Amino acid sequence: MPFFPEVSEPIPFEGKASKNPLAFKYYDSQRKIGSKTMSEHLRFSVAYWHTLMGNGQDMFGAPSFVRPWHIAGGDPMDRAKATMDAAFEFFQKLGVKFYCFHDRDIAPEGATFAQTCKNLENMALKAKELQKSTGIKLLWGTANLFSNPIYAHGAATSPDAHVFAHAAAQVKHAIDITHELGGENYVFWGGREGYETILNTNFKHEQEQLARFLHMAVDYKKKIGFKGQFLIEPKPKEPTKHQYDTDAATTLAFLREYDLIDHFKLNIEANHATLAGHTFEHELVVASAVGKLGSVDANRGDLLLGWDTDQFPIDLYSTALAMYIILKQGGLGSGGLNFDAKVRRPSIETVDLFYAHIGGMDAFARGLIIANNMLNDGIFDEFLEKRYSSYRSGFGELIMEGKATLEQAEQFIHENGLPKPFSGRQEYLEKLLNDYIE
Ligand code: XLS
Ligand code: CA
Ligand code: CA
Repeated sequence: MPFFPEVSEPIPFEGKASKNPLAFKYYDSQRKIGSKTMSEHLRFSVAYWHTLMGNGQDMFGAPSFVRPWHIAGGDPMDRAKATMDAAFEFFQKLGVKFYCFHDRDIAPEGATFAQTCKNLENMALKAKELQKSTGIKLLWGTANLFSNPIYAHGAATSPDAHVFAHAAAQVKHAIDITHELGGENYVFWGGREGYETILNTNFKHEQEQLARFLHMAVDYKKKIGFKGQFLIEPKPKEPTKHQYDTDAATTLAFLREYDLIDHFKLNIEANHATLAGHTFEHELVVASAVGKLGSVDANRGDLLLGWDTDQFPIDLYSTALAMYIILKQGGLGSGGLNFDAKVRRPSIETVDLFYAHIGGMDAFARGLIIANNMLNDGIFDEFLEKRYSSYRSGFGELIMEGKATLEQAEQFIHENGLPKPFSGRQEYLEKLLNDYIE
């Protein structure tokens, strides 16, 4: 019995004129954009936690989705197996090549740590078979270090070393199964790594603990020969008031401070960027500028809501600018676009999961087409080239070569007078961007 009977075969590409809501209008997986296909550029991934595990529950109410794979009662392992069958049916029907999970998404916790590890290993065996038979790959795995109440004070940053040890043991197993499943990356999102008040928190100590934790993971990665990329996912708040990995710049500074920078890249989430008071493209460009943009959690927040709404991406300005940055850095490498997004609580039918993902995939496919056209025409690049051209010769060149001194600057001003005002042309460029968005 299929879990998604409303879709009988992989979602087709039917083009812009199609009126079929269960078809792609822009995402044509095999269409070449430059030297790569859309599928190779975009590397879409489904987030197991939202799409398979999500039940519509919120702070104000009980679950609103009735998923046929969420068998009530009975053995939690049976439920986990049914959920995984549903997952791979969904991935195949949607036509994505990747998925991502937390250890606790795919396997339930047992009564003891040993039982929990066993459950995870058993579910990893099943995942391995399903990956083999479908060709679907693991974009990244991660450990859920935030749901279990033992992590109430943090995991790696817990004031209790016993909790730290539990988190480290859990991460070891999560890396093991990610490795076993050929995961292309492994993510560290700082769940409850943060604090509420300095009255009970030794900030410096917790930073050092976190650094030790990550060094231990780096050592273990080397030891077992795991070749996937380690990624850190910044977020400014939620669940704690001050999450330690606040944003891209803070995370990069932390990695440099503790000699971890060579071992990590960043996984940038759109909604976390806006929660941090930044735009999505700002966070992407901060990471990309130093070669640290590794992967993307593709979603969006809401302008009027100050929390992590994890909505599906639909804004073409945002997807176009994101793809512009990604194309400029030559792609995401082993990373991808993971839909860390959930359907709204009233969107209770399984078909809504298809509409949501199709919408997100088409929005990024359009973003890719727009960004590629912007790059090919070269108008934006030419503009930038010109805007900074004074640094290519004369005193500007000396500055960039590190040869200019303050005294020379003074002499330069005496000789050349005051600089002339000039236009930033923002409205011209914004209008130009609009011309690319068809
Ligand atoms: C939560 C995060 C989380 C990470 C993976 O806000 O987005 O889902 O992506 O742990
Ligand atoms: Ca995320
Ligand atoms: Ca989020």
